[in-house]
Amino acid sequence: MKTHRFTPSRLLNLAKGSARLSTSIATLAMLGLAAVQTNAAPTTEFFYGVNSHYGFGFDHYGPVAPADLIAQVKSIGMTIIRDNASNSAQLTRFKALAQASVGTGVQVYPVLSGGTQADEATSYTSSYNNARNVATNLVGLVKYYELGNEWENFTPGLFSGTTNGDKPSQYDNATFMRVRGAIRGLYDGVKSVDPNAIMVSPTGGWLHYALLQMLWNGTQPDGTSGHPTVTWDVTAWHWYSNMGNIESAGSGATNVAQLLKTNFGKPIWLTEFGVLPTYGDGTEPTKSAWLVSNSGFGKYVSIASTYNIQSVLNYAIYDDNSDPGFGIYQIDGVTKKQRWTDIHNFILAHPMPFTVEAESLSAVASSGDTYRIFTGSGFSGGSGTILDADATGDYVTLLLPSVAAGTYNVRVGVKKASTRGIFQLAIGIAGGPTPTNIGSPQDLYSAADAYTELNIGTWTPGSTSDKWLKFTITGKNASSTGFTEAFDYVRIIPQ
Ligand SMILES: [Ca+2]
Repeated sequence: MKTHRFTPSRLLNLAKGSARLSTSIATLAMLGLAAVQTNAAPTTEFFYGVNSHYGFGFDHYGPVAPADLIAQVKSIGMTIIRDNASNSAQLTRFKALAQASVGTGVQVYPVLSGGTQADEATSYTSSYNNARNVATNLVGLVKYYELGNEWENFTPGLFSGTTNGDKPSQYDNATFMRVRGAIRGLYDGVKSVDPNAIMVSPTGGWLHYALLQMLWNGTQPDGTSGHPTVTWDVTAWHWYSNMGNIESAGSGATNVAQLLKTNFGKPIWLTEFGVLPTYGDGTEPTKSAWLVSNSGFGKYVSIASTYNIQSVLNYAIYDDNSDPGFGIYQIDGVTKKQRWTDIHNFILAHPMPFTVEAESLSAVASSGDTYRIFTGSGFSGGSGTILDADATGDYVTLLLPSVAAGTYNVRVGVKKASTRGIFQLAIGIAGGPTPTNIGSPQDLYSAADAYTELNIGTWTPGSTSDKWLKFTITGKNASSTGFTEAFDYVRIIPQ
């Protein structure tokens, strides 16, 4: 379909007017315009996810209990939720949702909003204050922050909409500068509170990639260069049914996935992916079939490894009056549409590799030795966990949520050291009988500290359920001075 603008999500739209929060820390606004730095790319992968509007609280989102929303998302087989946290009301609701997600294996992350002000400097300050307030409330609860939603569609004057958005000259220079200031402010505001936050790019869509290129490269619509840059850890993009094939889009047959990969070199998340309510004959069976077809989720499963697409988030969990017809559930929040069943079955049939940071997994049992999170520059996500074991037989059991039946290769990221012991991993159904050993005992002794990934072995769960991962100390290397174990992440790869 020949279209230049795409489905307007409400994420930023409704957040307008919410950006003008406290300016009490305006003195912290930094206008030195130095290039911002990012962490290493995360290894965490949550392939299947969904958008919700819980922060807004309208329609069914108002009365629904956050734990119920989390449970619904998890029941579909999805493990990441994108939602809003801008003004104080949204932030209160978002925080409740994030708190309800703790220990469930479902990640919740906020889309930030700053809005633009009179010029780049004031836009920066406003957004900085807003993002700092959000991060102050959410630090420790979330790891990802998205630097705003569809700026090109929701910022008056930035982009005419009559062009493809693929060239800098198609954007208004002064408006771009204000947007850049706002995005820089969001980034710095989060980082001022949470230096380990993983930053998701401002989300664009369709062929509107010139906006991200200008931010990344320090260029602007007037053709000049050497301006402030914005970088990120994850490149976010939107794609809907009316846009066709992301590998061959528009009249120029642009491979947008390749372009995003080549330009920015970061993992890609499709933070909105969906079928328009008017697609085909407009009936639910037609739209549901498309969602799980080789043009829908099937497309991204098949090309995920080619372009490092780590996550695809359907839009949206419920029908609502702001964007009618997109929901997996009806507007009552409880009635499943046909797509619930089709998406659920598709996810069960197409497990994707996923990596969960050890520091995100709940310890459900242990031998009583301290099990704690600690930081380290070599850790994925900036931190890992350590079991302060001091004897053979000590153990910790971690909860790995929502694993579909299948055959998997299990890998564990660890930090070796001179004080480490030897562990045996066993996996079983959460709450079930004794877990079964996977692979051989693993010796984490190393004279010098070393971060490495262990290939533990093959695991074939016969049922879809939460799992327990039990790490038991079986001894220690003769050269080691202790029995501790340090974990970075768990990586599960379907075979
Ligand atoms: Ca980690």
